[in-house]
Amino acid sequence: MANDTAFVGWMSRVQQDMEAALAGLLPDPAVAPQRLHEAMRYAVLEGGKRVRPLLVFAAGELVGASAANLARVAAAVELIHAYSLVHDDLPCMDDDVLRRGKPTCHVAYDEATALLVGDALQTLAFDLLATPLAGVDAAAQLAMVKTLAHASGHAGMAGGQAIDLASVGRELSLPELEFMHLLKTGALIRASVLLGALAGQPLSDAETERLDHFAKRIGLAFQVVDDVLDVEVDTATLGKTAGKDAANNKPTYVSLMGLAEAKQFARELRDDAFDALSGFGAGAERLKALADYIVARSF
Ligand code: GRG
Repeated sequence: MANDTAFVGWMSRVQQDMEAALAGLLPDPAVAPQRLHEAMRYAVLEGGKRVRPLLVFAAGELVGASAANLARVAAAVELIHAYSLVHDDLPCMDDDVLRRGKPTCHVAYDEATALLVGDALQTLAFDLLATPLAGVDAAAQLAMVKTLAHASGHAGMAGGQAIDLASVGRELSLPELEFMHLLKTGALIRASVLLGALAGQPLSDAETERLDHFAKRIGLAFQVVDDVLDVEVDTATLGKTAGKDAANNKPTYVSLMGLAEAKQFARELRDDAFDALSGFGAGAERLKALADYIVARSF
């Protein structure tokens, strides 16, 4: 399903459209403050798989949302993601020097600029989401703002990051690890699906609940797959078998479950996510293909 030619073509179209949309929405590097604007563009453009925008678009298709509205909503989510990566790479957090194959933002610019880049990307995301979307009522847009704020803050990504930082060198149980990832990476993945769905024809409460279940399972699967790939890339390129996080003394799905079990767990999460979409018919095919794409990366 994930290798289907039509799906691959759709993915690359959305990725290209997102690049153009983001380039148009980010501030002009020729306008002051030039260095901040340039660094914001550096952190966002030309890189990344755009998984979250793809989820926004796939969920938006389910409810007949317009491409123009979805591009703006997807850009808002991607800017939050980009901000989190810039801050995550800072010396006071993961202290990474490479991201997406190029120097991290604070290495290419400086720490103070990287801090401001994250702040400015976050506020730009909410600016985009608070600007009226054609044909979307104000209550739905307010719900989008609230959903993204909740997913990004203390009860979502920032809270997950705090738990992650506190977990270094500690034993975490599987439920504790799951809670951390549901917040740290899962919340924004989940928000991507919910925001796409809010941009079109309203779903019933029962449909929203099923879509939400799909989104939570896929958010967790994304992290399990990330842990698997971390180990497999290390083993293939460096001959190490721990993976970066485990080597940094951070618990991972692979360190707690084992490699084969983690892969199996990712497949189970995908299957559970598929089941949640069973009542949606053909409109959910794209979401299913994306779920398959996310998990198939670990095969
Ligand atoms: C600093 C508030 C704050 C939060 C940071 C999401 C996060 C929390 C940190 C990211 C660190 C990380 C590498 C997590 C592992 C999973 C993950 C989110 C990877 C990066 O996402 P991808 O694979 O990246 O979608 P691309 O580059 O494709 O956009």
